[in-house]
Amino acid sequence: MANSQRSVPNILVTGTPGVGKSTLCEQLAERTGLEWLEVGQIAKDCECFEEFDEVYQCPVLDEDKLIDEMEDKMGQGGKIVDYHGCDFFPERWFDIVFVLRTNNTVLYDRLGHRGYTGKKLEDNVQCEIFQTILEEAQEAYKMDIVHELPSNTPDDMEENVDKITAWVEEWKLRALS
Ligand code: DAT
Repeated sequence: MANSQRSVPNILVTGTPGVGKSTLCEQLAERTGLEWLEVGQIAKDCECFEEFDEVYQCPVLDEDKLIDEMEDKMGQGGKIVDYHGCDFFPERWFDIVFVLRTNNTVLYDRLGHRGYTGKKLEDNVQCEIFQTILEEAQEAYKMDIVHELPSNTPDDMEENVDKITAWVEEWKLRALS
């Protein structure tokens, strides 16, 4: 359950790799003053990887270890977390969840530019087509805190940053009153 007592909210930004999570979070952190916790970086720093998945060519996350590592910071509030998965985080951590969505052809090009090829590229694009992360978020969190946001163009990005910043400001004002 979300903790409505927090004076500054915790935000989760999720979605398929390449939809724009890091780009959005970096800009959001600048605009809102909230602290961006890069899960990928934290996992590397605290050696929260168990093994290497040869099929997907990526390390497998030790989720319990990562959660222990992040717990204290999340308890402080005012954190922005981004990750391409969302159902293993404690539900109580987040006050709002944004799922970024990108059209298949746009995502295909972005991941291609990132150097993804073959199965890794196809599987990630399919993940987006099948709305896998959106459904994961809807199952893991209360429906009314999960919001889908388009992330195809720079205008979408700007609009998303504006909307989320306004939401954070409203939260802070409510917390003061
Ligand atoms: P993620 O963190 O979800 O893996 P990213 O922020 O690294 O994604 O973005 C991947 C690339 O796509 C990067 O070159 C920036 C670009 N991009 C992301 N969102 C975009 C948007 N809404 N409009 C245009 N380009 C975008």
